[in-house]
Amino acid sequence: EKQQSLLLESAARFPPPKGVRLSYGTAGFRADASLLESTVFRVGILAALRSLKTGSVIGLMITASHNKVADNGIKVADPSGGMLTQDWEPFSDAIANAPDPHSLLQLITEFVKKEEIGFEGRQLAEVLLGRDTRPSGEALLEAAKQGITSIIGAIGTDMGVVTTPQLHWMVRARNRGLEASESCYFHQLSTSFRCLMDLKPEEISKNGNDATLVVDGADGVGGEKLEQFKKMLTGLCIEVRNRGDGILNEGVGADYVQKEKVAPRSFGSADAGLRCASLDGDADRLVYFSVLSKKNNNIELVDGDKILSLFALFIKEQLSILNEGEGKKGNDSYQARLGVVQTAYANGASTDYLNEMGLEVVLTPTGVKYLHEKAAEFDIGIYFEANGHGTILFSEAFLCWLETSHKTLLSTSEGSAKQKAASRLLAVSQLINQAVGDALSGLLLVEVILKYMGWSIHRWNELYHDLPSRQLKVKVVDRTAVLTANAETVAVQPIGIQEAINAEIAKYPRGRCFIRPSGTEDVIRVYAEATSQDAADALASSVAKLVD
Ligand code: 16G
Ligand code: ZN
Repeated sequence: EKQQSLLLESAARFPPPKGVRLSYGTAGFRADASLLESTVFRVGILAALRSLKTGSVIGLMITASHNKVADNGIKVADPSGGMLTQDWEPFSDAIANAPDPHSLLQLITEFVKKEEIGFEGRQLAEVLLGRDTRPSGEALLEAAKQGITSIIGAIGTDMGVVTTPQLHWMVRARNRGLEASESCYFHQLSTSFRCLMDLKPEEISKNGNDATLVVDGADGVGGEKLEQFKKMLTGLCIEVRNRGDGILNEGVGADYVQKEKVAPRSFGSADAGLRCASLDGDADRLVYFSVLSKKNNNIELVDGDKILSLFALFIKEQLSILNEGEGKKGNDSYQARLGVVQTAYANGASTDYLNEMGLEVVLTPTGVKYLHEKAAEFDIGIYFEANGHGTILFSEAFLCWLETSHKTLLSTSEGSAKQKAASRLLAVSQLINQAVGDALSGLLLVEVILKYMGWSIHRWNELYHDLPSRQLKVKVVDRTAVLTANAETVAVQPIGIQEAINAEIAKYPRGRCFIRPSGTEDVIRVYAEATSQDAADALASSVAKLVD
């Protein structure tokens, strides 16, 4: 009773915008910030319910990532620190679009019953809230808080301005009984980074790449945090540009650099040859690049696929050191299953390279929730989208084995190659964010591996040569008319379209092309790759015409 009137009363303060239909999409709600108050309020309710249901801390992040500054959005972090369980997405769509407080209350009542959520108001539900640097963030955070507190017994804890991965990390930490502050996050990352730096081969430490890393902060939260964090990092020199003086995501950031293949604002030919990296607006994506000397603004792009390849190479090497000579005995050894997960956007050359390394490569549809879920099936699962979102997941079973054998190695053969390999893998599992892709932790791992290998960014980029590719988007009336299968590599609807695409592909050697409905915009996306840029462009535009 009391609960019902509280919900009705607070919902009345946040009427939904008229004539707009919002959808949870691939990674949460996203729209012009002015349309979002009621949605954010309602997602606050959902988060409180999710916390009651799971008996764990839940996270709410207010961000629109790489989208323009006038946009905003909200996403939910589940108890593990990962994305909201997909079972709850239909409910989130339904409540976001409920026309009035009464229909909202009805949806909630039905859902609470169906999910058997204890509603006595005695339990304590807690939601951690974070936001990026967008000016609309503060008011939206307040709306989310009001949503949370309209469930009796639920509280919202404001973590302030944080990166998306920081918030996910904090949720995961809290649910493991650890302290979830920014300083703990920085401490864990810097400690494991230091440990990895100390474990690099001695002969390499002298001729490694010691030049400054120059980072494009996308004028968002990531640049701000890195500027703060870099003081805690010894052995790595970082210069952060685009720290928030310019407009967020405008001509800057990982999405821009990866899609346009040009240098971001404040980078130019004077930076030719330097090792540079770019974060996106909420610092969950990372790409590297190097400005080419002659033509201004042209870059050598080192994307998520290549970060994945570098990580895979390093992990595989550590695993084989660890398993040396253990093959036949099989007593203490553990055949860790190492797998890599990509999407259809992964450059064909990267997939070939990973296959040649003898790795198991799995494709999933676009969206972190799909890649993450797949990667979690391995002992060590590395996932990356070409756009720079990815991380490395370690299974509990493997970590447990690794910790035990590391202890044994320390007592029997301290300083041995095996002991060091075990230390390195343990440090990687601490450094790399286990909850979600994290540009800051990813950047530190890249840096430490480059130092370990003694590689420059160019040497790294030479791992394989990307096939030229082209991405186009086609505005359509109804993007749901396109249905895909096999991790978005085949269009099964409209009927006949795949045959027409195949006919185009057949015209180009090594041609590859697919279409998919965007999960974040009203468009159909077209991706094409071939052996020359002209061919990739031509293939993409002929397939775009088929869609139009
Ligand atoms: C979201 C996804 C990203 C994906 C992108 C595709 C998360 C956290 N983010 O930003 O992984 O690459 O959508 O957008 O899942 P699209 O469907 O518009 O192409
Ligand atoms: Zn992002």
